Amino acid sequence: MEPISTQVAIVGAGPSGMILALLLQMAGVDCVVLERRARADVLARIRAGVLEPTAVEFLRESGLITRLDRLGRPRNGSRIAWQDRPSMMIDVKRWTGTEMMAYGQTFLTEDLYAQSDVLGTRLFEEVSELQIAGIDSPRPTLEFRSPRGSYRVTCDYVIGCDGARGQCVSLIPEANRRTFERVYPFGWLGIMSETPPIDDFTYIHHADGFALAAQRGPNLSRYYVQTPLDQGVEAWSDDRFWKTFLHRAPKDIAEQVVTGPSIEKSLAPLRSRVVEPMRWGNLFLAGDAAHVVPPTGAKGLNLAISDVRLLSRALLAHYNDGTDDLLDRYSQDALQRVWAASNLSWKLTRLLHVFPGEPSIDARLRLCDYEQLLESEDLQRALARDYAGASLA
Ligand code: RFL
Ligand code: PHB
Repeated sequence: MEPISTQVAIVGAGPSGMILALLLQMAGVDCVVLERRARADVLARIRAGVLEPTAVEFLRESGLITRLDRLGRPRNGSRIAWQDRPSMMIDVKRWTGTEMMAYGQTFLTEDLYAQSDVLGTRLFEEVSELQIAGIDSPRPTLEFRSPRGSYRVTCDYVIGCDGARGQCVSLIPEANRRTFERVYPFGWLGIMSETPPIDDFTYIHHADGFALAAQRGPNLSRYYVQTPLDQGVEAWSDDRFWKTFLHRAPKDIAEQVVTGPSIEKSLAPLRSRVVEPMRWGNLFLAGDAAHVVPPTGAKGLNLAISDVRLLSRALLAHYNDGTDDLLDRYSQDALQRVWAASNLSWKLTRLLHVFPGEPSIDARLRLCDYEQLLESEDLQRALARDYAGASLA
């Protein structure tokens, strides 16, 4: 087993792991990154599409995302459309003076991997049999195999960026870990199509369920419909998908949609989960490894980015200035944003979806919520600030 000594070992090379690794490396902190999957699999993930203003500013300043201003599409906000009611804008520009950015997670991951090739990041891909020990000790260890051989890494800190199904979270002893969770009884079926998108990201509510029109580029659109979980992707022909989407969309939206064959189709079950604390001994969790939100508020990737923003600052303060206050406060600081984003994601999910088997009163209460939103500029402002992540920026 080949020994490697480093300062920081990062588990997971999704957005949170890679952004953190590159920031540390550029600041002269030694790190290694372990990724279970092959690079082609990580780069093929589609997932998120909207960045908050704070995330955009941070990524721009970091210089890591070279194509952000070329491929990114600034957006004033997103629209809510409602069956038989006027639509409304979640007007981030108006209420916060800032803009959202449509930038696919796939582009972001490509940028990060390209940058890691330039910088020569020590990235071990297709790792297996990972065993992590000693997170309570000053030098934790990680043993694993990769196609290049078997390794034993010793480090100061282990950072769990290993996503929603990762193993790092279970290193926090059960007696000291609290998990808060809600599993939703539906999912989002998403397709990508090489067709021009409609103008606005549009969240649609219909008595039959939710739908969303999203976008990745001038000729690349992403659409979703709320679906039951008892049918897989195979039950959804393109024809069935488009019929469902166009039926749920109000007429003026449906008329703008250019349909076409899907080039990708996937089903994502919805859930919320928060694990507390996000630090235990010399283990820190970041991104989906610590929290999952339903995608309705577009918060998952943004939270992952805000975690690693906090964590990179804290680790640099430790290594450069010898101060640990930020590391000690990391869990508390990160969780404040996590809870705010989980709350927004829950509120939007509840507002826009139809829950199977719900009592009939719920549809009326939902409509009442929407009508109040249409009437009240105070509510619109609050929603726009939460959607932009501005309340805690
Ligand atoms: P990731 O991206 O899941 O990366 C974790 C990485 O860890 C690896 N891994 C391991 N590596 C080594 N050893 C192990 N034992 C390992 N176990 C796991 C995995 O292979 C993987 O490469 O987590 P990260 O980096 O925290 O990033 C989080 C984001 O990916 C996620 O929050 C977003 O995609 C969520 N999300 C959205 N977020 C937004 O901010 N805006 C959006 O518009 C948005 N839309 C979405 C979304 C997620 C969706 N799905 C599919 C759940 C839309 C959808 C449909
Ligand atoms: C997406 O572009 O895939 C997307 C946009 C907004 C969301 C979720 C997903 O809330």
